[in-house]
Amino acid sequence: MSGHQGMDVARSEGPDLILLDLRLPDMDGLEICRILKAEPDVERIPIIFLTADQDPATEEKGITLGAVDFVTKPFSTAVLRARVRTHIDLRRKTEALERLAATDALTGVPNRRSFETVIAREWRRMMREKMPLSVAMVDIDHFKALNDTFGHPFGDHVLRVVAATIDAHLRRPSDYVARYGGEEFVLVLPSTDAAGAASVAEGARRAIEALQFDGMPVDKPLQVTASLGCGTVVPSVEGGVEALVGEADQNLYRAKNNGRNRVEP
Ligand code: GH3
Ligand code: MG
Ligand code: MG
Ligand code: MG
Repeated sequence: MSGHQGMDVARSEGPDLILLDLRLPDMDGLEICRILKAEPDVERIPIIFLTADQDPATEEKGITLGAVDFVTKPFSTAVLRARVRTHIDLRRKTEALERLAATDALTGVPNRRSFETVIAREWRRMMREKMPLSVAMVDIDHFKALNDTFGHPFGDHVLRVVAATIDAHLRRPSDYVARYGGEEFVLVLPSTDAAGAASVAEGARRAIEALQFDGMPVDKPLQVTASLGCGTVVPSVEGGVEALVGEADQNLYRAKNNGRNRVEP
């Protein structure tokens, strides 16, 4: 396989690991490593160099470029297999930890840390594409009273259900919801203008309002509602994420003051 063919396979198949020869018919293995490590979609695939070259300087270069290991020929197949297993295992564990670090433990949706990463990335992407970026802040109404009446564990249950309800309501692959804090969630809606954001927010509001909870008295079922505030901007170098979130926050505040269970666009 040539270097270019190999890179295409890496991009299309996303293998668990790449064994890379230093010398390929069309290009240098180090160069391939450098290219792949600069591509977000494939940079996480571990690369082990496989080579007849015993030069420590080359080995150092390979590791510096991001390869995880360097195996020189002739090698024992059993040892190579063991190293491959170790690196695949390490990658799985790293990815599991990364998922954990980005997930809210209670609700299972992305957490605040993940939100900061995603909004910064979408800001840059929308700036490049000159498209509007919207956010919506969601705050459950009178949640303290719900906790006080039904207990904290039931409050936790409501948070899980509301998170799943908002998540299920999102339509586009790039739409995103995170738990922003306590009983607050935030939606990130790329390529969405103010009218689009208001409509997504209104749909989420209705879906929350329509929720039914088991074990409630028939004559007095629990109704959970939320207030939402939206913000929209076409990102530019002058503006910032804080102002966008601030706009949504102010509109949320208005939604609360205007009677709750409503969207302020
Ligand atoms: P408002 O309509 O103005 O938003 O009233 P509120 O009671 O929802 O607002 P407030 O911010 O006063 O109260 C939020 C409550 O959310 C208080 C806090 O105990 C509760 N809360 C925050 N995080 C959690 C959680 O993880 N689990 C549970 N059960 N409750 C939580
Ligand atoms: Mg709140
Ligand atoms: Mg509050
Ligand atoms: Mg609240």
